[in-house]
Amino acid sequence: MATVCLVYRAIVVNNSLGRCGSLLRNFQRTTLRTLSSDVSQHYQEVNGVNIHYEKTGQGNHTLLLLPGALGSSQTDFSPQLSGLNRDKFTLIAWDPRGYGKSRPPDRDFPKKFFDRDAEDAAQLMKTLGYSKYSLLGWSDGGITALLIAARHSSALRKMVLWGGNSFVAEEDIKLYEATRDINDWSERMRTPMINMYGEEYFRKTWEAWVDGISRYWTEFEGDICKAELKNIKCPTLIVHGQKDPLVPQYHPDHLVANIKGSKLINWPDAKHNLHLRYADEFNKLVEDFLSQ
Ligand code: TYC
Repeated sequence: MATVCLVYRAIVVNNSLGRCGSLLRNFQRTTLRTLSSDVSQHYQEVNGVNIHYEKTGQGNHTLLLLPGALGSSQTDFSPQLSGLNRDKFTLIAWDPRGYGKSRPPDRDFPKKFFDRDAEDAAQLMKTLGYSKYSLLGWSDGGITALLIAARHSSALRKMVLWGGNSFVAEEDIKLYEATRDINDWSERMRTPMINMYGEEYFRKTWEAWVDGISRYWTEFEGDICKAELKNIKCPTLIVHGQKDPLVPQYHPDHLVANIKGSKLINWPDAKHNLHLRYADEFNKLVEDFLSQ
């Protein structure tokens, strides 16, 4: 286990570029996205549901990208699909059932719903013919990644997680409740979700998510996959934005202490969406780790 505190030179440089720098970066990113027309959309039947995923790249190293709660390839991973090296990697970004374009069915949250997402994702990869791959999991997608890594370890090469957790504590319940009413969300976080789902579906499904994840606390002593962390064998990188208002530091600290050989990078200025806010730096970090 190793903890690394990282101060990005790239971030300092970008900040010193000021407004010009940010215009340039936006231009570069927009250009990359425009050029990324080789991202293809697919459906695959998995466990009785039509699962939507996006695919790009033709590299030997296959990556499965797992989005956060109510997230999708489109809302959560555009800068990764356009920015990660497509000669080295084949990228698969999935929409879990009931999220994004994997609808119908409407999303529900049965007991231990992360187990079902993990089995859907592992089955998707198997059905598509990928027997060995790496995982990039954000937030709830990080939880799903932990479960896949613990239960299907022979299929895994490496894993990168950020904004995820293996248990729910009382403090987390308070944080979930603070997000329950989508009117309290910032415009920037709410708008992509309303564009994807319409306000009514988004509102009711987010409330159902808060109830669903809180049930881990009320019915399972907060345990999502704590006991299973010891079964994770693949090299694991955990990244944590230290200004993340949603995920307290005790979560990445617990993960790095309990996943053998894992490494934690604490990112001082970053928040929950560090892969979107600092996409270039994040993508480089991921590529370096996966290429080691
Ligand atoms: N886990 C959520 C996701 O997948 C994010 C989140 C974390 C929301 C903690 C609220 O209190 C919270 N995007």
